[in-house]
Amino acid sequence: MITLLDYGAGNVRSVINAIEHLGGSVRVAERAEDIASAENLVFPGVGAFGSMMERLHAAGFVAPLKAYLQSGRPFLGICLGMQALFNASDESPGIPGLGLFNGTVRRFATGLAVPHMGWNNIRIRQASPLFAGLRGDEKFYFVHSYHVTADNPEEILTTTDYDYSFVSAVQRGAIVATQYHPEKSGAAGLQLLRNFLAAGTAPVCPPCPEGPTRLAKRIIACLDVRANDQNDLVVTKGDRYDVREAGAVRNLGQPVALARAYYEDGADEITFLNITGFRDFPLEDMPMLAVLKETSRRVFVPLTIGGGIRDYTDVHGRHHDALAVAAEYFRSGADKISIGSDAVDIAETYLQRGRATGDSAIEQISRVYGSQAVVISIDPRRVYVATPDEVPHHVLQTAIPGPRGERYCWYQCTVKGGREGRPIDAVTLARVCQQLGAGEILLNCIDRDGTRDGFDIELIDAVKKAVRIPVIASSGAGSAAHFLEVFTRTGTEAALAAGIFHRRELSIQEVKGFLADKVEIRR
Ligand code: 1PR
Repeated sequence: MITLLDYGAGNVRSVINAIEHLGGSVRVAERAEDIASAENLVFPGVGAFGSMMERLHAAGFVAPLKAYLQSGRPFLGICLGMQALFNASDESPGIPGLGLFNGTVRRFATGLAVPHMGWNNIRIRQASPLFAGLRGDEKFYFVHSYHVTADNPEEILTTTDYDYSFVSAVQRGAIVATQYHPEKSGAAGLQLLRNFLAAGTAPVCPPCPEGPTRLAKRIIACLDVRANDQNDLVVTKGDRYDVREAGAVRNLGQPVALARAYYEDGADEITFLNITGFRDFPLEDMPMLAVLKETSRRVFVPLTIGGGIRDYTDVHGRHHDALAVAAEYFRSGADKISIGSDAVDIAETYLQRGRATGDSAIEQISRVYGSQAVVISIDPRRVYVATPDEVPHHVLQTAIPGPRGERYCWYQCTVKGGREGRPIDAVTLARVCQQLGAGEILLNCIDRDGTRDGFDIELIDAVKKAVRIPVIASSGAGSAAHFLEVFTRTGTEAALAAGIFHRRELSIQEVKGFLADKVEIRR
């Protein structure tokens, strides 16, 4: 029986699912006594350091947690649950941590994208029961903007490189804590968790690859989901966002089965887009939540869900805010939520007022769940202009001339699945959303969607250069060479595709096989 410390801020469902998948049973600690009586405690922290400590204090968890940590019983801290063990964090100055390990939590000081998000290796510095059955060259899933600095080198279990070397796990006796997420790290992560659950495994120290560890470029499978005309929830796929063929919604398969198949084929993440979320309120669209719950029981890589994250008043006059919708998605197993149409409204309001309101969905959700959990999905369309000063937008010089030979274009943001254009460009939207606390950009392109013509390199390069958060290139993948092109011609951290995978024209393993000796990927 594993006791799981939940202070109510995030996706603990993924950890529960992974432990249950391995045959363990989980009791969620609701009272201080549950911590005191625990035999084996897992602490999957999420969100911001300060609000985590406040919530731990408010729940009366701090004293029993400290007592537990002194008791010699097994403990696994994950991500913020590792940072909590240190003295303090730059993220929340003046708020003490649990102080079990001496050291501070620092923000990444790098010119690379922050958060450090994706699959990276670990360099094992000492033997641990956690590593039984691992080869040593596996990649694990990280998502964090802060990392610990540990004063005592003997307690450093692993390090990882992201521009520079940082401590990615610590160990003291039966206490271990990892910055990476074993519950989201596929087979390698499950093995690590299995070792933790099987207390008493002998310590091992697998050999590690030479040289610095490297963050992999991510390959993401995207499932656009909606109800078809028979009211079954199906995976569909549009051509330039038109998902109907001969009048009917294309049906390319079942969401849970396809997600599981892509996980087994090596997808680094799965994204679900509830594409009619702008008109069907998600909390009344229970099948989508059921899909998410079912998928998160069977898929152990990060899950993102988008569609319908906005304030809403239901038919009974009850008001639901975007934070409540996101909370329901997180409770159902999402690791990240993605906001589309509402992000455009939010950015327009920001630009009109010249300041943040503090209560937008982006700000609220990132405050509670952390910026790494907030993705902005942009649906832009290319608009040609004859001269750069014709519009008050971010205009690019293009190598693909327009119908009248135009040499310039801008990318107009749209809402409601491309149905409505707005007077804001994709570069500005990305910048504003980053400013408001978004942690990642999912950059679609209506002109390329479903075409197999390749990613829109000009768009992706312009947005990537404008922000410091990771960018996912999306729309237009038609071959493995298109993935190589987007990774070599832009700084994008991830590439997403739908149609080629759904139609089985190319498997994820084939894409990765092609990329393997050219860019860093997870095998
Ligand atoms: O506006 O917050 O409710 O979110 C709705 C979400 O649904 C947005 O993220 C929006 O991108 C998405 N969406 C809405 N309508 C459609 C549609 O297709 N009619 N899908 C839609 C967007 C784009 C990608 C697609 C890539 C790769 N689909 O998700 O998977 O273009 O496709 P490809 O590899 O086949 O080219 P809100």
